[in-house]
Amino acid sequence: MRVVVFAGLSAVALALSGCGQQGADPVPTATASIDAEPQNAPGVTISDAMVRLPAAPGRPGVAYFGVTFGGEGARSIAGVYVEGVERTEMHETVTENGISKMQPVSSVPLSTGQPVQFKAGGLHVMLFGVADTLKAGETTEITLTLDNGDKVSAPARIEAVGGGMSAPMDHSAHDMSKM
Ligand SMILES: [Cu+2]
Repeated sequence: MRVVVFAGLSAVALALSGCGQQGADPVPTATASIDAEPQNAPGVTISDAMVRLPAAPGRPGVAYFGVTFGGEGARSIAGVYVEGVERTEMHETVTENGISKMQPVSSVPLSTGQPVQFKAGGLHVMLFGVADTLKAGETTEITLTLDNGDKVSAPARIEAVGGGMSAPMDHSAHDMSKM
């Protein structure tokens, strides 16, 4: 029952954030959009947000970041939007008997005192349809939508493949035909 409810909320939140964001100015600067429209969910902080560009055109990119929650009760992340990216999916890499595979995650729980880390080999956000306007060394904006509709945004630095440690390995197992 809970799973069904969460999945429904997640789909709605993704659809809403997709429509709203795409209707916005196509090239806002990260700081301008944050300052102009405060929309931050209370108590939610994004740290060290990073977008890694696809290894080759048409392949997915990936986003990593940390999230801390200091609000009341419990919330969950229902969707992720990245400026300049058509579609995202939250994934989790699970290793069983030495074999890693990725599975979609419809919501990620947040609770006080339990930071969540999106990182290589664990939770991560797949980025589909990465615009070539995103350049390594520059910055884009990442926005999380919570299950109650609150949003929180932060700047994310853009890196090329090879800018970090294990991301190419993390995504070598990604079979697009199974998405
Ligand atoms: Cu993935």
